[in-house]
Amino acid sequence: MNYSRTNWLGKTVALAALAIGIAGAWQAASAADIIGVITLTGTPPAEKEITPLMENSDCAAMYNGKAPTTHFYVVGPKGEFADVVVSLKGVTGKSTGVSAAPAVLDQKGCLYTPQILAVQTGQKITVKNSDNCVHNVHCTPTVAGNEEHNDVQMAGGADLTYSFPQPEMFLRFKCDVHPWMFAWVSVFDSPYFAVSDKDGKFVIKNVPPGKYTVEANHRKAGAQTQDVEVADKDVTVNFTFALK
Ligand SMILES: [Cu+2]
Repeated sequence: MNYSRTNWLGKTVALAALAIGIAGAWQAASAADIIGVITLTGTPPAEKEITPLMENSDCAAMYNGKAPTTHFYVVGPKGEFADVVVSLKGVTGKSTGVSAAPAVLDQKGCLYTPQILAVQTGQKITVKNSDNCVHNVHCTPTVAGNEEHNDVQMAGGADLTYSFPQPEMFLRFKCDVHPWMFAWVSVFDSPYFAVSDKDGKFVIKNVPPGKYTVEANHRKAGAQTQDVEVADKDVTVNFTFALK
């Protein structure tokens, strides 16, 4: 009796899963996601304490005597590699940045957060100041057509907004008040990019069918590519970065 009930339940669950599967396949018919996990093997260099931050009384007040560290390699216990910028190489002229929701770059605890960000060409970047001290937002693009800006932002000051018309990898934002503050904003001329999360995972959504070169680019560990073909199903592309 018990057995047959379990069996019936199992079949029902299986049928429901099948139905969800069919619905998912139906939705994905016109485009598919490129998904993957990025892993770091080997031991990255130790992060350094940002000691100059503690010499600034406004900033030190937010840290209770313990300096924050750099975040050059954000790696989980099994090598889950965050902050890797994944994109489709050479895909241009596809930006929907003008109508995309703004990306947010905050200044919090005298650090930029996030420190690795990716946006589309023309997409607004809203820069906030969540601290009780003044910051100075200074972006220093190197690609022609992307404009340098240098703006004071007081505590409680209005958000600043920037956008960049040209693709650029790791466009630098710094703060002229606090010389340890950096963010690196990559600008793509398409919506087909992602930044790996703390689990090393990334999803590039709604990629039209075709052949692509997927590039995974980490500011310290360098870049790798893999070729993929997207049809009507999600495609998995995993990357492993190896440190000696
Ligand atoms: Cu600052």
